[in-house]
Amino acid sequence: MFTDAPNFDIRNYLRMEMMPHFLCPGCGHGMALRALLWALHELDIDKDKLAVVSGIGCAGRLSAYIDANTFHTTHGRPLAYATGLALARPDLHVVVISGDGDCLAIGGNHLIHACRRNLKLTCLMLNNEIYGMTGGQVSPTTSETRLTTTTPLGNTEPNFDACALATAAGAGFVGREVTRHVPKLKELIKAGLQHPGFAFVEVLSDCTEVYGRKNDMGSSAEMVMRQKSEMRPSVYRDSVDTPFRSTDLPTGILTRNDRPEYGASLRRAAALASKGAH
Ligand SMILES: Cc1ncc(C[n+]2csc(CCOP(=O)(O)OP(=O)(O)O)c2C)c(N)n1
Ligand code: SF4
Ligand SMILES: [Mg+2]
Repeated sequence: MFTDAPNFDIRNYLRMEMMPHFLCPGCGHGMALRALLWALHELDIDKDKLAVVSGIGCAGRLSAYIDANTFHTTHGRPLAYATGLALARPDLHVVVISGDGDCLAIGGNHLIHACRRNLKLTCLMLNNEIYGMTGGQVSPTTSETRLTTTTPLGNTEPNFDACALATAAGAGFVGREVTRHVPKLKELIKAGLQHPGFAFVEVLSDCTEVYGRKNDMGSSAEMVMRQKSEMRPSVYRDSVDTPFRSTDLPTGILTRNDRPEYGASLRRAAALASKGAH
């Protein structure tokens, strides 16, 4: 038990029979899992009213460890499964856990449409800038110049700013935090869970074993310290006439609005239809 959370015993929220977990030592995804479970604890969310849906990858694997209703789905598709679940069971808290590859590469189309619909569910995208599980291929969030197994000369593609993308696509709530600040991340996840629409939370996580080694980023402790001192850059340009420039990524709540929630709109339309209004 940590002193910052005297009433929170993470073991009450984990399937202890699944231990030891498969994460590499120092993997940031473990800190993200702790922040999520802590947020659920502080909001006093009944485990029977919680459904965690995940895709495939090291991030996707986390649902297996959570003692709730969990659904480990196919690569890139957790938002599609979660959409059906949240529509059928609006009484549930539906949380999606997805990696940057899962959510933005193969699953990118599902993400933008989930943002556009604004259905009430919470999507945590664990961004370690790499396909960790499959040995370290480049992802849509890999920073430029970084080495991966598929960019042996250094990545030359500009990366996505996932939060800007989610905001532009219409998500009602968008935020970003680093795993280094677990209490801050917990607060951000809590705010997302309480939002009455689609909440997208980007978690800047570290793949120590694959990305860290490949890019000579030092120990897992050094990687996590680096999160504070040098935020990972995203690529922007001010206008089509100016060159690309790197900027720090902002953290915290970046977007919050009260756009109509999709499930409620759909139920309202169905109720009107059943009264013969159409
Ligand atoms: C349809 C399909 N394509 C490819 C794969 C192989 N695959 C499994 S996980 C993964 C990438 C995972 O990367 P990410 O989502 O960033 O998660 P991480 O492991 O980094 O947490 C890929 C390509 C798959 N399982 N299914
Ligand atoms: S391969 Fe990377 S992302 Fe996967 S468990 Fe190991 S450190 Fe974490
Ligand atoms: Mg990844």
